[in-house]
Amino acid sequence: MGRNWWKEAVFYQVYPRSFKDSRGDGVGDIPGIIQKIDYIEKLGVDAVWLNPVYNSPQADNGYDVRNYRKIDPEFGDMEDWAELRDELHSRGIKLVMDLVANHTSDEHRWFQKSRNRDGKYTDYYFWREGRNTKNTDYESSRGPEDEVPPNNWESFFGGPAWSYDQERGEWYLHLFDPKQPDLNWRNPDVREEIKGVMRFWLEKDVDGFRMDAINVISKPEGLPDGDAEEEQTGLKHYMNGPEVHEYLHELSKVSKRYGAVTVGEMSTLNVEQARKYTRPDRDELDMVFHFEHMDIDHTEPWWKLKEWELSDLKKVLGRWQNGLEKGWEGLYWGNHDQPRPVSRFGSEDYRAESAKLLATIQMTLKGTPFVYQGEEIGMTNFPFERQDQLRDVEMLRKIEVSGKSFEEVAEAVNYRTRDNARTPMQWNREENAGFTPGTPWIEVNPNHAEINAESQLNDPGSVFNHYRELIQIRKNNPVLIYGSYNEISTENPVYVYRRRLEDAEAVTVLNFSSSETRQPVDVEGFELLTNNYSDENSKLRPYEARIYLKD
Ligand code: ISL
Repeated sequence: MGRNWWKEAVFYQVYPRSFKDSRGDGVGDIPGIIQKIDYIEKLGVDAVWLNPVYNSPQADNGYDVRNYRKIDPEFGDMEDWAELRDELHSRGIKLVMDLVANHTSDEHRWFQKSRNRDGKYTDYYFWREGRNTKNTDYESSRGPEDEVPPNNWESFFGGPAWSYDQERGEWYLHLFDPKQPDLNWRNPDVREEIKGVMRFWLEKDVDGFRMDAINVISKPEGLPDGDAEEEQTGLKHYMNGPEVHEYLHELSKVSKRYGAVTVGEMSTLNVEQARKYTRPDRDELDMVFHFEHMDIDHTEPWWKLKEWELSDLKKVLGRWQNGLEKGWEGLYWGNHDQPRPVSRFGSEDYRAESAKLLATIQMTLKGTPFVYQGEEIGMTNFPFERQDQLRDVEMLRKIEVSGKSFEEVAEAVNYRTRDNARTPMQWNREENAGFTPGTPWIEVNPNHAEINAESQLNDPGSVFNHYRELIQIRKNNPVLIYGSYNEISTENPVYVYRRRLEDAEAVTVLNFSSSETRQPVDVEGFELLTNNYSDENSKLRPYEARIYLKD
Protein backbone atom coordinates (compact mmCIF):
# COMPACT_ATOMS: atom_id res chain seq x y z
CA MET A 1 0.00 0.00 0.00
CA GLY A 2 1.62 3.26 -1.14
CA ARG A 3 1.98 5.83 1.60
CA ASN A 4 0.75 9.42 1.08
CA TRP A 5 0.21 12.44 3.30
CA TRP A 6 -3.50 12.45 2.57
CA LYS A 7 -3.90 8.88 3.77
CA GLU A 8 -2.36 9.84 7.09
CA ALA A 9 -4.24 13.12 7.44
CA VAL A 10 -7.45 13.88 9.28
CA PHE A 11 -9.62 16.46 7.51
CA TYR A 12 -12.01 18.95 9.04
CA GLN A 13 -14.91 20.19 6.91
CA VAL A 14 -15.90 23.83 7.31
CA TYR A 15 -19.26 25.00 6.01
CA PRO A 16 -18.50 28.73 5.98
CA ARG A 17 -22.09 29.94 6.05
CA SER A 18 -22.64 28.27 9.43
CA PHE A 19 -19.24 28.37 11.08
CA LYS A 20 -18.61 31.86 12.45
CA ASP A 21 -19.97 35.28 11.52
CA SER A 22 -17.43 38.07 12.04
CA ARG A 23 -19.57 40.88 10.66
CA GLY A 24 -22.93 40.52 12.34
CA ASP A 25 -24.98 39.97 9.18
CA GLY A 26 -26.02 36.51 10.37
CA VAL A 27 -23.97 34.64 7.77
CA GLY A 28 -20.68 32.96 8.56
CA ASP A 29 -17.66 34.30 6.67
CA ILE A 30 -13.96 33.81 6.01
CA PRO A 31 -12.72 36.27 8.67
CA GLY A 32 -14.91 34.26 11.07
CA ILE A 33 -13.06 31.07 10.14
CA ILE A 34 -9.74 32.87 10.69
CA GLN A 35 -10.89 33.78 14.22
CA LYS A 36 -11.39 30.09 14.91
CA ILE A 37 -8.19 28.64 13.50
CA ASP A 38 -6.78 28.09 16.98
CA TYR A 39 -9.76 25.88 17.66
CA ILE A 40 -9.23 23.89 14.46
CA GLU A 41 -5.55 23.53 15.24
CA LYS A 42 -6.30 22.39 18.76
CA LEU A 43 -8.42 19.55 17.44
CA GLY A 44 -5.27 18.28 15.75
CA VAL A 45 -6.46 18.01 12.16
CA ASP A 46 -4.12 18.23 9.18
CA ALA A 47 -6.33 19.71 6.51
CA VAL A 48 -9.48 21.74 6.03
CA TRP A 49 -12.02 21.20 3.27
CA LEU A 50 -13.89 24.42 2.67
CA ASN A 51 -17.36 24.29 1.12
CA PRO A 52 -17.80 26.69 -1.84
CA VAL A 53 -17.00 30.32 -1.14
CA TYR A 54 -17.07 31.43 -4.78
CA ASN A 55 -19.20 34.23 -6.10
CA SER A 56 -22.72 32.85 -6.26
CA PRO A 57 -26.37 33.89 -6.11
CA GLN A 58 -26.61 31.24 -3.35
CA ALA A 59 -29.57 29.35 -4.78
CA ASP A 60 -27.95 26.19 -3.38
CA ASN A 61 -25.66 27.78 -0.78
CA GLY A 62 -22.74 28.30 -3.12
CA TYR A 63 -23.09 25.12 -5.20
CA ASP A 64 -24.34 27.42 -7.93
CA VAL A 65 -21.19 29.24 -9.00
CA ARG A 66 -21.41 32.56 -10.84
CA ASN A 67 -17.67 33.19 -10.91
CA TYR A 68 -15.11 30.54 -9.99
CA ARG A 69 -12.33 33.08 -9.64
CA LYS A 70 -13.98 35.42 -7.15
CA ILE A 71 -14.97 35.10 -3.51
CA ASP A 72 -18.60 35.81 -2.73
CA PRO A 73 -18.94 39.15 -0.90
CA GLU A 74 -21.09 37.36 1.71
CA PHE A 75 -17.96 35.46 2.74
CA GLY A 76 -15.32 38.16 2.22
CA ASP A 77 -12.83 38.81 -0.56
CA MET A 78 -9.70 37.31 -2.05
CA GLU A 79 -7.53 39.00 0.53
CA ASP A 80 -9.50 37.36 3.33
CA TRP A 81 -9.18 34.05 1.56
CA ALA A 82 -5.41 34.45 1.16
CA GLU A 83 -5.12 35.28 4.84
CA LEU A 84 -7.06 32.14 5.73
CA ARG A 85 -4.80 30.04 3.50
CA ASP A 86 -1.66 31.57 5.01
CA GLU A 87 -2.89 31.18 8.58
CA LEU A 88 -3.67 27.53 7.94
CA HIS A 89 -0.42 26.86 6.11
CA SER A 90 1.66 28.53 8.78
CA ARG A 91 0.27 25.97 11.21
CA GLY A 92 0.91 23.09 8.84
CA ILE A 93 -2.77 22.71 7.96
CA LYS A 94 -3.58 22.15 4.30
CA LEU A 95 -6.49 23.72 2.46
CA VAL A 96 -8.75 21.85 0.07
CA MET A 97 -11.34 23.71 -1.99
CA ASP A 98 -14.67 22.50 -3.37
CA LEU A 99 -14.71 22.13 -7.14
CA VAL A 100 -18.27 22.38 -8.44
CA ALA A 101 -17.81 21.31 -12.02
CA ASN A 102 -20.92 19.42 -13.05
CA HIS A 103 -22.89 22.64 -13.27
CA THR A 104 -22.63 26.40 -12.86
CA SER A 105 -25.14 29.01 -11.84
CA ASP A 106 -27.52 30.18 -14.56
CA GLU A 107 -25.99 33.58 -13.74
CA HIS A 108 -22.52 32.44 -14.80
CA ARG A 109 -21.17 34.36 -17.79
CA TRP A 110 -20.87 31.09 -19.78
CA PHE A 111 -24.56 30.36 -19.37
CA GLN A 112 -25.55 33.91 -20.22
CA LYS A 113 -23.54 33.68 -23.44
CA SER A 114 -24.82 30.19 -24.12
CA ARG A 115 -28.31 31.61 -24.47
CA ASN A 116 -27.14 32.67 -27.90
CA ARG A 117 -27.47 29.97 -30.57
CA ASP A 118 -24.18 31.03 -32.19
CA GLY A 119 -20.65 31.47 -31.00
CA LYS A 120 -18.18 29.77 -28.71
CA TYR A 121 -20.53 29.23 -25.78
CA THR A 122 -23.51 27.80 -27.59
CA ASP A 123 -22.68 24.18 -26.65
CA TYR A 124 -21.33 24.81 -23.17
CA TYR A 125 -24.58 23.42 -21.74
CA PHE A 126 -27.18 20.88 -22.89
CA TRP A 127 -29.70 22.74 -25.00
CA ARG A 128 -32.45 20.79 -26.73
CA GLU A 129 -35.75 21.34 -28.46
CA GLY A 130 -38.73 20.23 -26.42
CA ARG A 131 -40.83 17.31 -27.57
CA ASN A 132 -43.81 18.45 -29.45
CA THR A 133 -46.24 15.94 -28.07
CA LYS A 134 -48.53 15.55 -25.18
CA ASN A 135 -48.47 11.74 -25.32
CA THR A 136 -45.97 11.26 -22.58
CA ASP A 137 -46.59 10.49 -18.98
CA TYR A 138 -44.07 12.87 -17.53
CA GLU A 139 -44.70 16.30 -16.25
CA SER A 140 -44.08 19.36 -18.35
CA SER A 141 -42.44 22.28 -16.63
CA ARG A 142 -42.47 25.92 -17.41
CA GLY A 143 -42.31 25.42 -21.19
CA PRO A 144 -44.49 26.43 -24.11
CA GLU A 145 -47.97 24.96 -23.99
CA ASP A 146 -47.53 22.24 -26.57
CA GLU A 147 -44.10 21.13 -25.43
CA VAL A 148 -42.71 18.68 -22.93
CA PRO A 149 -39.03 18.39 -21.96
CA PRO A 150 -36.57 16.72 -24.35
CA ASN A 151 -36.41 13.55 -22.22
CA ASN A 152 -37.91 12.13 -19.02
CA TRP A 153 -34.96 12.60 -16.67
CA GLU A 154 -35.74 13.71 -13.15
CA SER A 155 -33.63 16.04 -11.06
CA PHE A 156 -32.02 15.13 -7.73
CA PHE A 157 -34.14 17.73 -6.01
CA GLY A 158 -37.42 16.43 -7.50
CA GLY A 159 -39.31 17.32 -10.68
CA PRO A 160 -38.02 17.32 -14.26
CA ALA A 161 -34.33 17.84 -14.97
CA TRP A 162 -35.15 20.36 -17.71
CA SER A 163 -36.29 23.95 -17.76
CA TYR A 164 -37.31 26.08 -20.66
CA ASP A 165 -35.36 29.21 -21.45
CA GLN A 166 -37.42 31.96 -23.05
CA GLU A 167 -34.47 33.80 -24.48
CA ARG A 168 -32.93 30.91 -26.37
CA GLY A 169 -36.30 29.26 -26.97
CA GLU A 170 -34.94 25.87 -25.92
CA TRP A 171 -34.74 23.62 -22.89
CA TYR A 172 -31.60 23.18 -20.79
CA LEU A 173 -30.59 20.29 -18.59
CA HIS A 174 -30.14 20.68 -14.83
CA LEU A 175 -29.67 17.57 -12.70
CA PHE A 176 -30.06 19.76 -9.61
CA ASP A 177 -31.92 23.07 -9.24
CA PRO A 178 -33.10 25.00 -12.34
CA LYS A 179 -30.53 27.61 -11.28
CA GLN A 180 -27.78 24.97 -11.73
CA PRO A 181 -27.52 24.19 -15.47
CA ASP A 182 -25.30 21.19 -16.28
CA LEU A 183 -22.10 21.86 -18.18
CA ASN A 184 -21.61 19.91 -21.39
CA TRP A 185 -18.43 17.97 -20.72
CA ARG A 186 -18.49 16.48 -24.22
CA ASN A 187 -17.32 19.90 -25.36
CA PRO A 188 -13.48 20.01 -24.99
CA ASP A 189 -13.64 23.79 -24.40
CA VAL A 190 -15.68 23.15 -21.26
CA ARG A 191 -13.08 20.73 -19.98
CA GLU A 192 -10.36 23.29 -20.68
CA GLU A 193 -12.33 25.90 -18.72
CA ILE A 194 -12.55 23.63 -15.69
CA LYS A 195 -8.86 22.82 -15.90
CA GLY A 196 -8.26 26.57 -16.04
CA VAL A 197 -10.26 26.99 -12.84
CA MET A 198 -8.21 24.26 -11.19
CA ARG A 199 -4.94 25.89 -12.26
CA PHE A 200 -6.14 29.26 -10.99
CA TRP A 201 -6.56 27.88 -7.46
CA LEU A 202 -3.55 25.58 -7.61
CA GLU A 203 -1.40 28.59 -8.52
CA LYS A 204 -2.76 30.12 -5.32
CA ASP A 205 -1.35 27.17 -3.43
CA VAL A 206 -4.45 25.21 -2.58
CA ASP A 207 -3.66 21.63 -1.63
CA GLY A 208 -6.45 19.88 -3.46
CA PHE A 209 -10.10 19.63 -4.41
CA ARG A 210 -13.20 17.91 -3.18
CA MET A 211 -15.02 17.37 -6.45
CA ASP A 212 -18.74 17.88 -6.21
CA ALA A 213 -21.09 15.30 -7.75
CA ILE A 214 -18.22 14.36 -10.03
CA ASN A 215 -19.57 11.01 -11.22
CA VAL A 216 -22.49 12.60 -13.07
CA ILE A 217 -20.44 14.80 -15.40
CA SER A 218 -20.59 12.42 -18.38
CA LYS A 219 -23.90 12.17 -20.18
CA PRO A 220 -24.43 9.64 -22.98
CA GLU A 221 -24.82 10.73 -26.56
CA GLY A 222 -28.45 11.30 -27.50
CA LEU A 223 -29.54 11.75 -23.86
CA PRO A 224 -31.82 8.70 -24.02
CA ASP A 225 -34.96 8.39 -21.90
CA GLY A 226 -34.65 6.56 -18.60
CA ASP A 227 -36.95 3.80 -17.31
CA ALA A 228 -39.93 5.31 -15.62
CA GLU A 229 -39.59 2.62 -12.88
CA GLU A 230 -36.19 3.91 -11.85
CA GLU A 231 -36.21 5.69 -8.51
CA GLN A 232 -34.81 8.76 -10.21
CA THR A 233 -35.61 8.48 -13.89
CA GLY A 234 -32.53 8.77 -16.10
CA LEU A 235 -30.02 8.16 -13.32
CA LYS A 236 -28.51 5.05 -14.85
CA HIS A 237 -27.61 7.00 -17.99
CA TYR A 238 -25.57 9.71 -16.32
CA MET A 239 -24.35 8.06 -13.10
CA ASN A 240 -20.79 6.95 -13.77
CA GLY A 241 -21.49 7.83 -17.40
CA PRO A 242 -19.58 6.63 -20.49
CA GLU A 243 -16.68 9.13 -20.52
CA VAL A 244 -16.33 9.87 -16.82
CA HIS A 245 -13.06 7.97 -16.38
CA GLU A 246 -11.43 9.75 -19.32
CA TYR A 247 -12.52 13.16 -18.07
CA LEU A 248 -11.17 12.50 -14.59
CA HIS A 249 -7.92 11.24 -16.05
CA GLU A 250 -7.63 14.54 -17.91
CA LEU A 251 -8.25 16.55 -14.73
CA SER A 252 -5.80 14.47 -12.76
CA LYS A 253 -2.97 15.53 -15.07
CA VAL A 254 -3.54 19.05 -13.79
CA SER A 255 -3.79 18.20 -10.09
CA LYS A 256 -0.83 15.79 -10.25
CA ARG A 257 1.41 18.50 -11.66
CA TYR A 258 0.82 20.47 -8.47
CA GLY A 259 0.87 17.46 -6.14
CA ALA A 260 -2.71 18.21 -5.12
CA VAL A 261 -5.10 15.70 -3.59
CA THR A 262 -8.49 14.93 -5.16
CA VAL A 263 -11.58 13.54 -3.47
CA GLY A 264 -14.57 12.68 -5.63
CA GLU A 265 -18.05 12.94 -4.16
CA MET A 266 -20.08 10.16 -5.72
CA SER A 267 -23.58 9.26 -4.70
CA THR A 268 -24.56 5.92 -6.27
CA LEU A 269 -21.22 4.17 -6.38
CA ASN A 270 -20.32 0.62 -5.54
CA VAL A 271 -16.98 -0.65 -4.42
CA GLU A 272 -16.07 -2.15 -7.82
CA GLN A 273 -16.61 1.21 -9.49
CA ALA A 274 -14.71 2.96 -6.71
CA ARG A 275 -11.75 0.67 -7.22
CA LYS A 276 -11.53 1.84 -10.81
CA TYR A 277 -11.79 5.53 -9.89
CA THR A 278 -9.10 5.34 -7.22
CA ARG A 279 -6.65 2.68 -8.42
CA PRO A 280 -3.38 4.67 -8.31
CA ASP A 281 -2.14 3.46 -11.70
CA ARG A 282 -5.24 4.82 -13.45
CA ASP A 283 -4.58 8.41 -12.33
CA GLU A 284 -8.16 9.55 -11.87
CA LEU A 285 -8.88 10.37 -8.22
CA ASP A 286 -7.04 9.85 -4.95
CA MET A 287 -10.14 8.92 -3.02
CA VAL A 288 -13.92 8.90 -3.12
CA PHE A 289 -16.83 9.57 -0.83
CA HIS A 290 -19.43 6.86 -1.37
CA PHE A 291 -22.99 6.83 -0.03
CA GLU A 292 -23.62 3.18 0.76
CA HIS A 293 -23.70 3.69 4.52
CA MET A 294 -25.87 6.78 4.00
CA ASP A 295 -28.32 4.63 2.07
CA ILE A 296 -29.08 2.10 4.81
CA ASP A 297 -31.97 4.20 6.12
CA HIS A 298 -32.98 5.45 2.70
CA THR A 299 -36.38 4.48 1.36
CA GLU A 300 -38.95 5.51 -1.19
CA PRO A 301 -40.89 7.73 -1.01
CA TRP A 302 -38.57 9.93 0.98
CA TRP A 303 -41.24 10.94 3.50
CA LYS A 304 -41.35 7.39 4.86
CA LEU A 305 -38.98 6.57 7.68
CA LYS A 306 -36.81 3.49 7.70
CA GLU A 307 -34.81 2.26 10.66
CA TRP A 308 -31.32 1.20 9.77
CA GLU A 309 -29.87 -2.12 10.89
CA LEU A 310 -26.48 -2.59 12.47
CA SER A 311 -25.91 -5.68 10.33
CA ASP A 312 -26.33 -3.53 7.20
CA LEU A 313 -23.91 -0.94 8.51
CA LYS A 314 -21.29 -3.57 9.29
CA LYS A 315 -21.77 -5.18 5.90
CA VAL A 316 -21.29 -1.89 4.05
CA LEU A 317 -18.28 -0.75 6.06
CA GLY A 318 -16.65 -4.16 5.76
CA ARG A 319 -17.27 -4.42 2.04
CA TRP A 320 -15.44 -1.14 1.47
CA GLN A 321 -12.61 -1.92 3.87
CA ASN A 322 -11.80 -5.09 2.00
CA GLY A 323 -12.97 -4.29 -1.47
CA LEU A 324 -11.05 -1.18 -2.41
CA GLU A 325 -7.74 -3.02 -2.76
CA LYS A 326 -5.22 -0.35 -3.80
CA GLY A 327 -7.87 2.38 -3.86
CA TRP A 328 -8.84 4.68 -1.01
CA GLU A 329 -11.94 6.24 0.51
CA GLY A 330 -12.82 9.27 2.59
CA LEU A 331 -14.49 8.20 5.86
CA TYR A 332 -17.42 10.30 6.99
CA TRP A 333 -20.52 10.06 9.16
CA GLY A 334 -21.95 13.40 8.19
CA ASN A 335 -21.40 16.48 6.10
CA HIS A 336 -23.41 19.52 5.02
CA ASP A 337 -25.85 17.24 3.13
CA GLN A 338 -26.62 14.77 5.89
CA PRO A 339 -28.39 14.88 9.23
CA ARG A 340 -26.29 14.85 12.38
CA PRO A 341 -24.60 11.47 12.94
CA VAL A 342 -25.35 11.29 16.68
CA SER A 343 -29.09 11.65 16.02
CA ARG A 344 -28.92 9.15 13.18
CA PHE A 345 -26.39 6.42 13.97
CA GLY A 346 -25.95 7.08 17.67
CA SER A 347 -28.39 7.95 20.42
CA GLU A 348 -29.40 11.32 21.76
CA ASP A 349 -29.89 9.61 25.15
CA TYR A 350 -26.25 8.58 25.12
CA ARG A 351 -25.14 11.57 23.12
CA ALA A 352 -21.58 11.97 24.31
CA GLU A 353 -20.93 8.22 24.43
CA SER A 354 -22.33 7.58 20.98
CA ALA A 355 -20.57 10.59 19.45
CA LYS A 356 -17.32 9.17 20.80
CA LEU A 357 -18.20 5.72 19.50
CA LEU A 358 -18.73 7.06 15.98
CA ALA A 359 -15.44 8.94 16.22
CA THR A 360 -13.71 5.75 17.33
CA ILE A 361 -14.88 3.94 14.20
CA GLN A 362 -13.87 6.83 11.98
CA MET A 363 -10.37 6.98 13.45
CA THR A 364 -9.75 3.23 13.38
CA LEU A 365 -10.94 2.25 9.91
CA LYS A 366 -8.87 2.34 6.74
CA GLY A 367 -9.48 5.56 4.82
CA THR A 368 -9.09 9.27 5.44
CA PRO A 369 -11.37 10.63 8.19
CA PHE A 370 -13.39 13.76 7.40
CA VAL A 371 -14.89 15.37 10.50
CA TYR A 372 -17.74 17.75 9.75
CA GLN A 373 -17.92 20.89 11.92
CA GLY A 374 -19.88 20.29 15.11
CA GLU A 375 -19.38 16.53 15.13
CA GLU A 376 -16.38 17.02 17.39
CA ILE A 377 -18.70 18.43 20.06
CA GLY A 378 -21.53 15.99 19.38
CA MET A 379 -24.06 18.38 17.82
CA THR A 380 -27.52 16.93 17.19
CA ASN A 381 -30.40 17.39 14.74
CA PHE A 382 -32.59 20.46 15.07
CA PRO A 383 -36.27 20.16 16.12
CA PHE A 384 -37.95 21.71 13.04
CA GLU A 385 -41.59 22.51 13.76
CA ARG A 386 -42.56 24.69 10.81
CA GLN A 387 -41.72 24.87 7.15
CA ASP A 388 -40.57 28.48 7.49
CA GLN A 389 -37.67 27.28 9.62
CA LEU A 390 -36.29 25.33 6.65
CA ARG A 391 -33.77 26.88 4.29
CA ASP A 392 -32.59 23.98 2.16
CA VAL A 393 -33.66 24.20 -1.46
CA GLU A 394 -33.62 20.42 -1.81
CA MET A 395 -36.09 19.73 1.00
CA LEU A 396 -38.32 22.66 0.11
CA ARG A 397 -38.57 21.43 -3.46
CA LYS A 398 -39.16 17.85 -2.38
CA ILE A 399 -42.02 18.93 -0.14
CA GLU A 400 -43.48 20.98 -2.98
CA VAL A 401 -43.22 18.13 -5.49
CA SER A 402 -44.74 15.64 -3.02
CA GLY A 403 -47.90 17.75 -2.80
CA LYS A 404 -47.95 17.12 0.95
CA SER A 405 -48.24 19.57 3.80
CA PHE A 406 -45.33 20.15 6.16
CA GLU A 407 -47.27 18.47 8.97
CA GLU A 408 -47.74 15.30 6.94
CA VAL A 409 -44.04 14.92 6.28
CA ALA A 410 -42.64 16.62 9.40
CA GLU A 411 -41.16 13.50 10.94
CA ALA A 412 -39.20 12.58 7.83
CA VAL A 413 -38.18 16.21 7.25
CA ASN A 414 -36.77 16.32 10.76
CA TYR A 415 -34.95 13.08 10.25
CA ARG A 416 -33.58 13.80 6.81
CA THR A 417 -33.22 17.48 6.02
CA ARG A 418 -29.78 18.77 5.15
CA ASP A 419 -30.58 21.79 7.33
CA ASN A 420 -29.84 19.63 10.38
CA ALA A 421 -26.18 19.93 9.51
CA ARG A 422 -26.39 23.59 8.61
CA THR A 423 -27.59 25.13 11.86
CA PRO A 424 -24.80 27.31 13.24
CA MET A 425 -21.75 25.93 14.98
CA GLN A 426 -22.32 26.08 18.73
CA TRP A 427 -19.41 28.02 20.20
CA ASN A 428 -20.77 28.89 23.61
CA ARG A 429 -23.91 29.07 25.74
CA GLU A 430 -24.62 32.71 24.94
CA GLU A 431 -27.17 34.15 22.55
CA ASN A 432 -26.98 32.50 19.10
CA ALA A 433 -24.34 30.20 20.52
CA GLY A 434 -21.70 32.85 19.88
CA PHE A 435 -22.12 32.34 16.13
CA THR A 436 -23.34 35.84 15.35
CA PRO A 437 -24.27 39.06 17.14
CA GLY A 438 -26.95 39.52 14.44
CA THR A 439 -29.86 37.39 13.30
CA PRO A 440 -28.61 34.02 12.07
CA TRP A 441 -29.63 32.98 8.56
CA ILE A 442 -30.95 29.73 10.02
CA GLU A 443 -31.96 29.11 13.62
CA VAL A 444 -29.45 28.06 16.23
CA ASN A 445 -30.17 24.77 17.97
CA PRO A 446 -31.79 25.53 21.36
CA ASN A 447 -29.54 22.90 22.97
CA HIS A 448 -26.47 25.13 22.61
CA ALA A 449 -26.59 25.96 26.32
CA GLU A 450 -25.70 22.35 26.96
CA ILE A 451 -23.76 21.46 23.81
CA ASN A 452 -21.05 23.97 22.91
CA ALA A 453 -17.35 24.14 22.21
CA GLU A 454 -16.43 26.44 25.08
CA SER A 455 -17.68 24.08 27.77
CA GLN A 456 -15.88 21.15 26.16
CA LEU A 457 -12.45 22.61 25.54
CA ASN A 458 -11.30 22.33 29.15
CA ASP A 459 -13.30 19.26 30.09
CA PRO A 460 -11.00 16.24 29.73
CA GLY A 461 -13.99 13.91 29.36
CA SER A 462 -15.67 15.90 26.59
CA VAL A 463 -16.48 14.71 23.10
CA PHE A 464 -14.03 17.32 21.79
CA ASN A 465 -11.17 16.01 23.87
CA HIS A 466 -11.98 12.44 22.92
CA TYR A 467 -11.72 13.39 19.24
CA ARG A 468 -8.36 15.02 19.96
CA GLU A 469 -7.11 11.90 21.68
CA LEU A 470 -8.36 9.60 18.92
CA ILE A 471 -6.76 11.75 16.23
CA GLN A 472 -3.42 11.47 18.03
CA ILE A 473 -3.84 7.73 18.50
CA ARG A 474 -4.42 7.38 14.78
CA LYS A 475 -1.32 9.39 13.96
CA ASN A 476 0.84 7.41 16.35
CA ASN A 477 -0.27 4.03 15.03
CA PRO A 478 0.27 3.34 11.33
CA VAL A 479 -1.62 0.08 11.83
CA LEU A 480 -4.80 2.18 12.03
CA ILE A 481 -3.99 3.80 8.70
CA TYR A 482 -2.40 1.09 6.58
CA GLY A 483 -3.33 -2.12 8.38
CA SER A 484 -5.56 -4.88 6.99
CA TYR A 485 -9.16 -5.10 8.22
CA ASN A 486 -11.02 -8.10 9.56
CA GLU A 487 -14.33 -8.20 11.32
CA ILE A 488 -13.98 -10.59 14.24
CA SER A 489 -17.42 -10.59 15.75
CA THR A 490 -20.69 -10.27 13.93
CA GLU A 491 -22.75 -10.68 17.07
CA ASN A 492 -25.22 -7.74 17.35
CA PRO A 493 -25.26 -5.25 19.07
CA VAL A 494 -21.50 -5.51 19.11
CA TYR A 495 -19.14 -4.64 16.28
CA VAL A 496 -15.54 -5.76 16.60
CA TYR A 497 -12.74 -5.56 14.07
CA ARG A 498 -9.03 -6.03 13.88
CA ARG A 499 -6.43 -4.06 11.97
CA ARG A 500 -3.04 -5.64 11.35
CA LEU A 501 0.23 -4.27 10.04
CA GLU A 502 3.42 -6.30 10.38
CA ASP A 503 3.65 -7.05 14.13
CA ALA A 504 1.13 -4.46 15.22
CA GLU A 505 -2.47 -5.37 15.88
CA ALA A 506 -5.34 -3.12 16.91
CA VAL A 507 -8.80 -4.28 17.91
CA THR A 508 -11.80 -1.95 18.04
CA VAL A 509 -14.67 -3.12 20.23
CA LEU A 510 -18.01 -1.30 20.01
CA ASN A 511 -21.35 -1.67 21.69
CA PHE A 512 -24.05 -0.20 19.45
CA SER A 513 -26.80 -0.31 22.06
CA SER A 514 -28.10 1.34 25.18
CA SER A 515 -27.74 -1.78 27.30
CA GLU A 516 -24.79 -3.46 28.87
CA THR A 517 -23.48 -6.38 26.93
CA ARG A 518 -20.77 -9.05 26.99
CA GLN A 519 -17.38 -8.22 25.53
CA PRO A 520 -17.21 -10.99 22.95
CA VAL A 521 -13.52 -11.28 22.06
CA ASP A 522 -10.39 -12.39 23.81
CA VAL A 523 -8.01 -9.48 24.26
CA GLU A 524 -5.32 -11.21 26.31
CA GLY A 525 -1.99 -9.62 25.71
CA PHE A 526 -3.53 -6.40 24.43
CA GLU A 527 -3.31 -2.99 26.04
CA LEU A 528 -6.48 -0.91 26.30
CA LEU A 529 -5.42 2.27 24.50
CA THR A 530 -8.60 4.19 25.18
CA ASN A 531 -12.32 3.89 25.75
CA ASN A 532 -15.14 6.39 26.01
CA TYR A 533 -15.82 5.93 29.72
CA SER A 534 -13.71 7.27 32.56
CA ASP A 535 -12.91 3.80 33.89
CA GLU A 536 -12.67 0.17 32.85
CA ASN A 537 -15.30 -2.51 33.13
CA SER A 538 -15.55 -6.17 32.17
CA LYS A 539 -18.85 -5.73 30.38
CA LEU A 540 -19.40 -3.25 27.57
CA ARG A 541 -21.50 -0.35 28.77
CA PRO A 542 -24.03 1.53 26.56
CA TYR A 543 -22.26 2.77 23.40
CA GLU A 544 -18.91 1.84 24.86
CA ALA A 545 -16.08 2.02 22.33
CA ARG A 546 -12.63 0.61 23.06
CA ILE A 547 -9.38 0.39 21.18
CA TYR A 548 -6.96 -2.38 22.13
CA LEU A 549 -3.41 -2.53 20.87
CA LYS A 550 -0.62 -5.11 20.70
CA ASP A 551 2.73 -4.38 19.11
O1 ISL B 1 -27.70 15.83 -0.84
C1 ISL B 1 -28.03 14.80 -1.34
C2 ISL B 1 -29.09 14.03 -0.70
O2 ISL B 1 -29.69 14.81 0.30
C3 ISL B 1 -27.35 14.25 -2.52
O3 ISL B 1 -28.17 13.64 -3.43
C4 ISL B 1 -26.58 15.38 -3.15
O4 ISL B 1 -27.43 16.17 -3.89
C5 ISL B 1 -25.48 14.87 -4.01
O5 ISL B 1 -24.67 14.10 -3.20
C6 ISL B 1 -24.64 16.00 -4.57
O6 ISL B 1 -24.29 16.89 -3.56
C7 ISL B 1 -23.48 17.96 -3.89
O7 ISL B 1 -23.96 18.67 -5.01
C8 ISL B 1 -25.20 19.35 -4.87
C9 ISL B 1 -25.25 20.21 -3.60
O8 ISL B 1 -26.56 20.62 -3.37
C10 ISL B 1 -24.72 19.48 -2.39
O9 ISL B 1 -24.68 20.33 -1.29
C11 ISL B 1 -23.37 18.96 -2.74
O10 ISL B 1 -22.71 18.36 -1.66
C12 ISL B 1 -25.36 20.19 -6.07
O11 ISL B 1 -24.20 20.95 -6.28
